[in-house]
Amino acid sequence: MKNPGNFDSDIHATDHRAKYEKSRADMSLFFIDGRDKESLAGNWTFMTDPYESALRADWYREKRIDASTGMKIPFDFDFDLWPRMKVPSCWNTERSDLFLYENMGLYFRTFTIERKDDERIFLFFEGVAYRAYVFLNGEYLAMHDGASTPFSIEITDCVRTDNRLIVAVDASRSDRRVPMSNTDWFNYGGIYRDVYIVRTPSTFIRDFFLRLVPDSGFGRIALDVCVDGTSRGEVLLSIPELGIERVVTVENGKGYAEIDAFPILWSPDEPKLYEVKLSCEGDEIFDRIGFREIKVEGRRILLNGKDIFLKGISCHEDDVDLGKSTTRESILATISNVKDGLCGNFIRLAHYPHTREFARLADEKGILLWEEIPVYWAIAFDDEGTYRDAENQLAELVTRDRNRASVIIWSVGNENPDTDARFGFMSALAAKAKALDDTRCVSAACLVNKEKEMIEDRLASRLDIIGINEYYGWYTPDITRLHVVLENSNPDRPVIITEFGADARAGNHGPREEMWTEEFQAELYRRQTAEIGSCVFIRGMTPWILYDFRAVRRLNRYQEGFNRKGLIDSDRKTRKLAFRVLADFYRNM
Ligand code: GCB
Repeated sequence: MKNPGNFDSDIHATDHRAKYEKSRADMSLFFIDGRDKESLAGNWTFMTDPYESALRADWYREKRIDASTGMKIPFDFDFDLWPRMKVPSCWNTERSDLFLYENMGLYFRTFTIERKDDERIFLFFEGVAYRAYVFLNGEYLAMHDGASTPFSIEITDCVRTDNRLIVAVDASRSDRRVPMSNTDWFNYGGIYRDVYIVRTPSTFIRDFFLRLVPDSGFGRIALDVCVDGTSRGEVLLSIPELGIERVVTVENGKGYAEIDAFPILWSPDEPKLYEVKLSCEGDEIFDRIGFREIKVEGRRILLNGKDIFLKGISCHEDDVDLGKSTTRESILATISNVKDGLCGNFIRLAHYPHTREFARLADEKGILLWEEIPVYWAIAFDDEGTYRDAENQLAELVTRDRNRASVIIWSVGNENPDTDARFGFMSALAAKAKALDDTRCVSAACLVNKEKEMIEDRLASRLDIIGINEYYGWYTPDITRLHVVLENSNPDRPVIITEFGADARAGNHGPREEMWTEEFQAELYRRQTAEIGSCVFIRGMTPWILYDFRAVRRLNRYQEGFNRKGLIDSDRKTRKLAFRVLADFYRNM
């Protein structure tokens, strides 16, 4: 547009977001465990900015003086003086006046850095919901989309001794995002996972993937390694307990090696992990890694060559007090509720990537995981930008967790309509997951074809395992139809019942025919497990859900803003009657 002479971009521009979209955070640094890092957790300052003035008027430049005249000019921000906000946290649970706030929030803090020569410095964010725009010392750095996966930004060239960091966080819902605007969970906003300053040498190991080679008779491991800062070089892999010391040649930043080795195989019964060290020039990283094989043969799921039934439960990250922020203790309690309480071996982490620490602790404790990206319900399957966002979230999740033995399934979505656009979109995601990691199974939670009363979904042909959500006895009241559906179906691959369930308010008792009571829910679990347990092609289940969770669309007198299908109340302690029913079923399998 030609400037009419009085055009003021601060107030007249309608594309104020566009100028930021060119620079996006990438996966320049992905491996951070065991690295030299400083946490930026603590008190930041914070202000809501629903009109997005910071983006419109480039507040990050913090202009208070006119450059040409040296005169003071008015400004609308006061980053240093704004109220405090804890990082990490969700603003919704931190401040009651922000409980339903879903727009832009501005975060600010200062930090100091003692620079060492030749060192590279990165900002690393574990999770910011949903979009983050990052600014440092008066410069715009990059943005990132996706509420649940990490990102990093190199700041080597713009970091100083004293630094001013601004992060504009946009938590608005939109039909072009992943997930779209309609979800059955609460839209928490903010910098709700850790933020770090990470230092690396000038040449460093960006990422690696170490695993058992599929179909190698459990006798070979493979390493892919990616190095930044040099195109040629060597990486040394050592796994002392296996007697491995191997030099891997790096060409064009990448190295690959296969090594004969017979590790003790990782399993829920024996979650054996090996200390692993990788070094390259001045860089050294450490990890603890388990080796195991997961595959599908016909309608069977094989863990380390043996048939396994996945005795699971679904779980959201939602916590009444912390929102989507979580703690090590709460993850450990969840694992114990499943492993010890339910006698289970599997958790479906729904419907988005949970915090990195979950899979780490699952590796340690021995529980299998399903990890998922929020391709949920009716997202914009015909939109290219939406696809790029979904694929990026998938790549970030897989890259983050593909060294975790506990993770056995990547899920590319949940309950999506079987349209052509969705078929193309999700087939491409399934192919991408395989390209990034050919050692795990790909799945998605699909729906029953209700007209034909059978399991039929075109996406199934692109999946290793078919996930099925069915609510017979609840949304489809006649539970006897489940039997008919299973009789009518003849899938050529294993099925996991990824959801069934019924809402029950903890402490609400009555006859088992009465909806919303614990008795009704327990009876539904009895009937569902009887049906599922006698079906040959069902090789696992993750009923909906372990804990009650916040859901804004749930507004009747029993729900009061919560989905009450949990086997445990939202206090994460009070077990309902159905908990026992599922535990008995799993124990006696
Ligand atoms: C579903 C969805 C899940 C919901 C659940 C319910 O099918 O996958 O996100 O929360 O049903 O309770 O309706």
